[in-house]
Amino acid sequence: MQILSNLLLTLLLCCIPGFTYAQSLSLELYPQPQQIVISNQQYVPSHGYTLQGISNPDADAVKILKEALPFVQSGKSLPLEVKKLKVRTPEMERSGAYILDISKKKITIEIVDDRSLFYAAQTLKQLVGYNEAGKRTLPLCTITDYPDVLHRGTVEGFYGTPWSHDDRISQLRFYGQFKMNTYIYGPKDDPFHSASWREPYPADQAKQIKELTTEAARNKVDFVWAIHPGQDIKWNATDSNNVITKFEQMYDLGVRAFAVFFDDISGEGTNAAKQAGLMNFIQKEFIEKKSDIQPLIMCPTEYNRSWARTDYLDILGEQLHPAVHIMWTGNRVVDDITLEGLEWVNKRIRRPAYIWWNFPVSDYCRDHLLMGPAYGLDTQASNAMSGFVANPMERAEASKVALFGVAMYSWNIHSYDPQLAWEKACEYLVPKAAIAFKTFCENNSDPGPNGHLYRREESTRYQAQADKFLTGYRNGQFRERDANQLGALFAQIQAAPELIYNQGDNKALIKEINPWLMQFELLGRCGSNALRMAHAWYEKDRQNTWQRFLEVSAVMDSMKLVNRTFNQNPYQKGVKVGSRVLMPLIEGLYRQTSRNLLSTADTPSNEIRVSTASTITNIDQLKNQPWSEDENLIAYVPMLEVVKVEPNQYLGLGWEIQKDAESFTFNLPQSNVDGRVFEWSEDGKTWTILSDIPADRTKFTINTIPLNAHFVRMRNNSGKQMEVKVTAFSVKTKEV
Ligand code: 14T
Repeated sequence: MQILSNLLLTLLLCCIPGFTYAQSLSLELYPQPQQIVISNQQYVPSHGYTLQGISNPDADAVKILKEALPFVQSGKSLPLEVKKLKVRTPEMERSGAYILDISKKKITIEIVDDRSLFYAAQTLKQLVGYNEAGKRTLPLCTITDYPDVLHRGTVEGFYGTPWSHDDRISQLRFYGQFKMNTYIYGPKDDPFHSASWREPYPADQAKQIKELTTEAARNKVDFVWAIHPGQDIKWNATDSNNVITKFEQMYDLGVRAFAVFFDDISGEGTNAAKQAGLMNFIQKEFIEKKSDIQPLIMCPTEYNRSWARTDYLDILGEQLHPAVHIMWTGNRVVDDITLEGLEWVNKRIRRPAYIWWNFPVSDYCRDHLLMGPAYGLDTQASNAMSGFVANPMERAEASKVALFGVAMYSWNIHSYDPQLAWEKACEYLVPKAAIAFKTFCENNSDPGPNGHLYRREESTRYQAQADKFLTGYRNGQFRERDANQLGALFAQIQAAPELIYNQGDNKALIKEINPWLMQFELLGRCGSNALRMAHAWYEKDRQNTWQRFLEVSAVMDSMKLVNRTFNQNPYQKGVKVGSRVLMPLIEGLYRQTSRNLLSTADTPSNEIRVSTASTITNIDQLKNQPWSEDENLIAYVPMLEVVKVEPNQYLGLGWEIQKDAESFTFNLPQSNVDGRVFEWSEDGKTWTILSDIPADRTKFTINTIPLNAHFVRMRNNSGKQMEVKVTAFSVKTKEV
């Protein structure tokens, strides 16, 4: 009855002319326009269109209009009139703002600039539908649209392999399609951006950058070229001019927007007044002398609230030219973006911050993919920022899932729905296997434990079942309903990679995520077997339990093999999938079953080895830093940033009492050596100096560690703060 009356109501409402209900459900536009007035009518244009109004409309926009609608040169036609916007509210003066009006007799597009026409064309293209007869249809509507944030897009600012040329071309087209207008070029591992910033690009790379600026212009994207000079810059006229010379070279390649990054550096380069001085010099001597350059951008050294402990930001706020944008990652390096946090920094820098959002960047968790929704963005923050750019993953296509959300958010902040954006992104990227791809993404979204303490929801739809099922199993139960649901999930997981491979639409994406797809199939297989194993035990079928147990072991071995074979970067090696909920479930079932089997067998129980190796430190910055442990090696995970070590603070390692150390290795580039001491200890209380280590080496290995040692550490014995960069710190133990 309820359903019937709902249906009646819908039918009734749809008969009222001009009522918006039915169409607003089917009007799917991404990003969502600010205002839509729509009738319930779809209209089949009776003729082709002719372009009228302005004399030389933007060619790239016209190309898209022609993809959307049939155009005619002569004969009977409908007008598509383009004119300058007359209604001028502050929002409607922004670059890219437009009004698109579709009536039966004509289409009118009102614009501010070329970008407006380009965006109106993109919207129009999304509005075109087809009726049963295969005829093109358009909804009769008026769309008034403008961006909430002026600068929207990405900053290629991660450590690791920079994006390829093709990756970047594909990104720029994607940004154009979804109304993002900014791409900041600043890959940490491009020497001509960072380590060798004074050098010009070699010819072949210069040519590619030129191509990128052309492609960016076609898509109405500002290509921003960033320089990262802070590690060795001298505060003198020569180096100021070196920056400008480099910028001039980039200008000649078509670059019309520039940034200077002072992040992740130590020493002289971090001085706020000097940085402001250089920026002001560039502003005066370069930006203001050319008439066609976008506002200058800087990334400060204290770029997040947890690091802002001095008057650094106030100095920038006072001294930096007001036209220069200042980037900001939020309350921490990797974090959500809140209005409160923005208001805090804006007061200090005396301008709205330009957000550098460190998502979905994965250079601190390289064994994981971050494929989940872009959530944690304040929907009340639209007036508090001047820009919003996201730092993506080294894997460009895979990053588009999150970047789609970034496009939706930054265009229309208050109506942003992260979950909806995520679903649409998956459908857009893998249209023919969207469900399989969603299954993949929703179980590959958490970075795992990391030094930034940044975690993401993963497998949330199954978390409750997984927890209850495992607890039940440990208490001798078998929760059948949960098992069935989890079983269905594992079957879907196992089938997903094949479906994604076969749809074949997005080869670049498949290539990037292939190791994770392989691992994902194994995860499905492993999960199904683990559930069967648990069931066999519950049925008191020991023989079958053993058999299933061995099957689970075999799949786990295959997963280890994938983990040891692919993605062998020196930071976080390997390939992790479903690590937040599903792998812990499987491992829990496996461990419990091994206990069950062994405790009833004749042999004494053989507990799984529990590690007692650990890092030891009294430095806050290091306390959350994960360490890695193999059979014979315990090591700090290499860190990208410089760690500040106060007098008497230390960092070290301890290892298991049953093991003897064979060697100790450290690699601490860019670190002070004066006053540091290396020490060993048997009990972690009394310490003795390791005298075989040369005083001036930043990199060394010693093989003469006392047999009774179970700890080594480096301690700041200098009485002053010192800086250490931990690239390696490890102890090798002897084979037993
Ligand atoms: F400039 C910044 F806003 C910034 O985020 N810089 C780097 C960035 O290149 C990197 O991709 C990002 C995520 O790892 O974090 C910054 O670099 C760091 C920051 C750390 F706290 C690298 C290591 C850290 F421990």
